[in-house]
Amino acid sequence: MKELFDKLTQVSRFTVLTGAGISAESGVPTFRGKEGLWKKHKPEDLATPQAFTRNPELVWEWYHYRREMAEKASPNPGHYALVELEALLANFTLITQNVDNLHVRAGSKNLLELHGNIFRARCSRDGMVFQLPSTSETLPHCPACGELLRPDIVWFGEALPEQEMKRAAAASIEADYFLVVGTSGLVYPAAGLPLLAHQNLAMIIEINPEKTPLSEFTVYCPGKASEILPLLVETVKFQLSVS
Ligand code: BJW
Repeated sequence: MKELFDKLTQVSRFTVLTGAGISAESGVPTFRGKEGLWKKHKPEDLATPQAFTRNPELVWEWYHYRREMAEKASPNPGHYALVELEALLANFTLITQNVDNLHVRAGSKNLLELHGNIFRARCSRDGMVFQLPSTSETLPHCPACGELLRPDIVWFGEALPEQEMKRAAAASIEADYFLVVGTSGLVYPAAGLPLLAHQNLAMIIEINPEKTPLSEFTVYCPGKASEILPLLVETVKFQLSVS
């Protein structure tokens, strides 16, 4: 790993994209793969605007269940390693597809949540955003106008939040180093960000026990995020001490 960072300095621009795999060791299930959520549940029944219009009770039930799971989980050494990395570098951006809030709870600061956050809801009428209490009514309604609230999550077929996506694209284009952690690289537009960084000559490092379509152009490091990320941070610390 040492050679990967031999040009790194304190002002190098470092961007990280995380997916469900980084939270797997916290006990939050991933989406795809053998034990993935999409093996037992159909995304078209639960994670599309059409599903919510058809059956808001079912969709809310699913998100209440997932929120409880996320609340019981704790950040793992992979999440904390990224907090440490941010503290070491002047230009650090963390982009996550995860909605589980574990990066926030670990203490990451410059964080872009591309797919929303399961602890927030928004008004179906005007988009006003609210924090969701841990015990929420089955079908929550907007405290301001009484309209049905929906989870503040980006479902299939929906646009990603514009400002976050713009900042994520800029951080990918400007990156000297781009780290891809725990994502299958199948869901767009997030999966396009590492390619954007690659086209702009960043060094792309991927941490995942399984290869992905992105591995064609990444430096692939096989293994678990909670084991490899702390080692990567130690290597970065060493390089910064000699640069
Ligand atoms: C470990 C590990 C360990 C395990 N350590 N690693 C181009 C082609 C085809 C389709 C499309 C396209 N462009 C867009 C689309 C449509 C669609 C899409 O991408 N579909 C593909 C699936 C085919 N995209 C969209 O619909 C997006 N919107 C959009 O494009 O809008 C256009 C538009 C523009 C303007 C106006 C209107 C519309 C939105 C996508 C939203 C995705 N939402 C979800 C669900 C959120 C709801 C919820 O959470 O309930 O987000 S889908 C789901 O997948 C979730 C995740 O964030 C996302 C990514 O999954 P992730 O994180 O990669 O997880 P997994 O499970 O796939 O992979 C885990 C990985 O971890 C594995 O590789 C493991 O090996 C690894 N791992 N243990 C490290 N310990």
